[in-house]
Amino acid sequence: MTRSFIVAAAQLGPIARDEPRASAVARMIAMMEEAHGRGAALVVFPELALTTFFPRWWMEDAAERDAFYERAMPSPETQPLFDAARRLGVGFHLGYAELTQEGRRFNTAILVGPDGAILGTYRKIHLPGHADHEPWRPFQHLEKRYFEKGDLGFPVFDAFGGRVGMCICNDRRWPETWRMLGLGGAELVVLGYNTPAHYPPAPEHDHLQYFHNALSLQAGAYQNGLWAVGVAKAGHEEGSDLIGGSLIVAPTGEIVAQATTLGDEVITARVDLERCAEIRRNIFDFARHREPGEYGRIAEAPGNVSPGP
Ligand code: CDV
Repeated sequence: MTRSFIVAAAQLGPIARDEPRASAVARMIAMMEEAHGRGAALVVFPELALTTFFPRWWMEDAAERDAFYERAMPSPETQPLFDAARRLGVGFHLGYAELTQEGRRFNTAILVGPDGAILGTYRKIHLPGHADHEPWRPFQHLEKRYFEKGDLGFPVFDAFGGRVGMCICNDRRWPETWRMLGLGGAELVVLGYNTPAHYPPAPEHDHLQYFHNALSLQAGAYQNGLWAVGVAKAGHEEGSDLIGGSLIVAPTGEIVAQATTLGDEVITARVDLERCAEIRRNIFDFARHREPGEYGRIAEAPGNVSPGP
């Protein structure tokens, strides 16, 4: 397979709490068709793309909460996405809430090939927010209650003629995520996000939400010499504003495509995986210039490190 292809970021506008899976799936298929019309080989959808962002609500009723999870992938409701992929010959990345047969809950993403087969699975490792009800917040962020930490590490998959890694939303803010994927040989990292425009614990940073999103993707791409695609669920969703700003970033850290709306929007860019070498054979040639013997503290310290002398 050619190592140069068109990738699409398919940003979703808001999904209502009572919006059925079939509606979200139909919106995604329409964007997949648009992306295919522009020659895309891979379409990237957001985090938790099948439902509204349900961690914003404290739910005591298990049935109410469990209605947001997928017990099978594909399922009768999501099968049309896989059928469309096969019909169009387009792969996709999809985030969803996973409820395993053992009753475990993960914030999960999959990579699906152009034949409709699942090529890889990732389960979110950096879960933001809190586990208990915090009524002082205008909305909750209960990922620490509704999901357990991912148990698959940071895998990288042979796909689309190269090496593809995934992460999910808050993972993108952590340099360790990108380095683990970069060390795994990822040439393209795809991810989705639901980022509220308002961050209740530090509202003084609200005006920086778009900047921090771009900063994280651009730094992650550049410092590891890889392509990055970040895709939002955006807009005014059930009283909460989610940022847009979906991005495609080159290994140089340059933004090559960016969404301009808060609704369903497809952006595309040509991704040439050979361009990773521009960075990896030069400034970030890991084999020649990394000094892992000096980095032990990164994996040792579980929390804050005191400023110290
Ligand atoms: N879905 C997320 O992981 N959202 C977080 C918010 C809560 C900060 C994010 O990192 O964008």
